[in-house]
Formats: sequence, structure tokens, C-alpha cells
Amino acid sequence: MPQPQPLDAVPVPSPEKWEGSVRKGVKPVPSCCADQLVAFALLLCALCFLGLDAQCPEPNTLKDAEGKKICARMFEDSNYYYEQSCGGQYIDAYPGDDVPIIPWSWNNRISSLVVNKLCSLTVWSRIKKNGSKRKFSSGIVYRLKDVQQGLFGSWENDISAYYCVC
Ligand SMILES: [Ca+2]
Repeated sequence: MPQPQPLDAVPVPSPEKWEGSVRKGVKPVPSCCADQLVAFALLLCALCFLGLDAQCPEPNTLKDAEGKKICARMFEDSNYYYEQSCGGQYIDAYPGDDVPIIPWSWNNRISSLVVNKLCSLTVWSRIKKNGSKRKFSSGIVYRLKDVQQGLFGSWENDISAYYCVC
């Protein structure tokens, strides 16, 4: 066993050396992990900011990257903190979009949505406009989980067709 050394005298070893010392049964000196801890904390922070970034847009600000008006924007994720809803990827519906069969990758995936001012979004729970139907007028739906469908169901991950009009 090596003699204990003052913390500031211990060089910061590379990860390989650190693993090596573990294999030899030497108790790791806390200061050796500082770099990894900082990196880990930064990563966590980045992740938490990504989460916080998610925020439902105001209905009257819905535009695509080219400034074209969007009828409704539908998001992959929602959150029980409303200010963190509308996360993940999204799919845009333009005024007049009539989509009886949602793209496969979006089927039963939408968890929150925003409908533009003076627009309305009608959705169905099955493709080809089958199953349950629901019309959303302008506004923010933070959690489709909170929107009842039938007696016990909700609209969480259940949209398979839509029609948007302004
Ligand atoms: Ca979802």
C-alpha cells in the first residue's frame, strides 16, 4: 500500500491509471475524480437545460423556419411541469392539411400540441379518420394525457389522423 499523500501533491491521473489503481486495490483519492465529476455535472446540466428548453410556443407565434403560418404544431413529449411541455420532435400541420393517415413514425406518438389563433385541429384515434374524434380550437394543450377520451382513456400517444383548418 502506498503512503497517503497530501491531496494537493497527488497528480491527477488519466482514467486508465485511475482504473489501474482500483484494480490494485488502492483507495482512490477524492481529488483524482474532480475532472470526471465536473464533466459529469456539465453533462447533467446540459441535459437539464435541454429539458427546460422545451416550452410550448404561443398560439399566435406559430410559424415555420421560413415564416410561413402553421395551423398546429404537435409534439412528441409532454411534461407534468407545463413550462417543460412541448418537448422532443414535432410535426407541423399547415392550414388546410388533411391527413387521414399520419406518417408511420408519428402514429400514436403525439403528447402535446399548440393550435394557431383562429385555427382548429381535428384529430382521430385511428387512421383513415376512424375511432374517436376530437376538435381542438386555438390554444395550448400541455398534456394530451389530461384530455379525456371515452370513459377511461386519454389522447396521450393516440393521434393517428388529423385535419387542420384556419
Ligand atoms: Ca409521446
